[in-house]
Amino acid sequence: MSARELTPENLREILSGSRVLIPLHVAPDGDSIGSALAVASACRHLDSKPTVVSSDPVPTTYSFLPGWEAIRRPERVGGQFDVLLLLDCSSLSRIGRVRELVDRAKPGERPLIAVVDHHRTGETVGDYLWSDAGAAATCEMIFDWMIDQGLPISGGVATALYTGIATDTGFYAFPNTSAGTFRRSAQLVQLGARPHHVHQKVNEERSMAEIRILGRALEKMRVAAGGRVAWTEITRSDLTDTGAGTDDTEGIVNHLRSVAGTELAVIFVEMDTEHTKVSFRSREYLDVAELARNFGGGGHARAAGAKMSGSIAEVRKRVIETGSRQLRLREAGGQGK
Ligand SMILES: [Mn+2]
Repeated sequence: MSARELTPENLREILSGSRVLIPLHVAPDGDSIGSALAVASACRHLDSKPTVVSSDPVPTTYSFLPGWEAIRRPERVGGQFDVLLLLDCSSLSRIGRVRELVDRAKPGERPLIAVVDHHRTGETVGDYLWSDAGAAATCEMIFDWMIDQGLPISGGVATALYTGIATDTGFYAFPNTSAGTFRRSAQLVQLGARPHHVHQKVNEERSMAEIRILGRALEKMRVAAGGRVAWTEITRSDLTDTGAGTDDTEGIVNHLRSVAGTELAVIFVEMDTEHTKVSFRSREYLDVAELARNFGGGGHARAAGAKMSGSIAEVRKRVIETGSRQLRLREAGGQGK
C-alpha cells in the first residue's frame, strides 16, 4: 500500500471533528513533544479531540511546555480513534506500546493513519504521508501548516514549536540549520517563544546524575580506525553507580564527536543483557542513517540510532567493525574529505 500525499488541506480535513491519537515516538525528544503539543492545540480549534500518548516516559526536561502534564501513558488511554497521527516518525515500530492501541481496533474501526515526518526512511506506513527530508524539524513543518491554515499560535504553542526546532538543530548549530529555520524561529519569538528561557530549561538544568554519567562515559571513551571513530559504552552498572537513567545518556554522543579528527561517534547503552541501544553521530561525510539501517535503525545523515538485540559486547564488535569498514569504503571512494 502506498500512501497518498498529505496536503495542508487534507491534514485539516482529516483532523477536523475527529478523535485523534497523537503518539510521541520512542525516546521522545523536543521535536516529537513540541510537534505533538502544537498539533493537539490545533485540534482544539478544529473541533477535534486530541490525545497525546507516550510509550516511553516523557523527559521532565520538557515539563516547561504547556500541555506536557496532559501527555498520557498507553495504559491510561481507552476508546476508539478516528485518526492516528504519526509525527517525527513514519513507522508503527517507532511508537512502542501505543501500537497495541491501534492493533486492538476491530476490523472496520481501524483509524486512518497520517504521517508528518522529516526523516529519510525507506519504510513508511499510513494512508496519508507528508515527508520533507529538507525540513530541519517536524516542528518546522507543523509551523508552516498552522500558518498556512490560519490556525492560532499561542505563546505556549510558539514555545513548543521553537523548542522542537532548537533541539533538532542543536540550537542552530547542525548542518540542517537554514535561513528558513531562522525565519520561522524569528516568527515564533514574535509569537511569544523566549530563546533564553528555552535554552535554560533544555540545557542548563541537568541533574547531578546526568553530569555523573557524562563523566563516566567520557572516562570510558575509546577510539578505533586510527582515531576516526570515537566510542563509549554505558552498562547497567554505570547507570546504577551514578543514579542515572537511560534518558540521562541522551546527548553524550555529541561530546564524542567533538574530538578533533573524529568522523564517527558511537555510544552503546545496555538496556538489558540482550538489548543495546546505539546512537550514531558523524561530522562531515559518513551517512549514519545508512549505517543505522544495517542494524534495523534509522535517522538522519549526521544523527541516527538503533535498538539492537545482543549483549553490549557483541553489539559493540559488530557496529565498530561495520562503521570502520564504511568509513574506509567512503574514503576509498574519494568522496571523503
Ligand atoms: Mn525531528
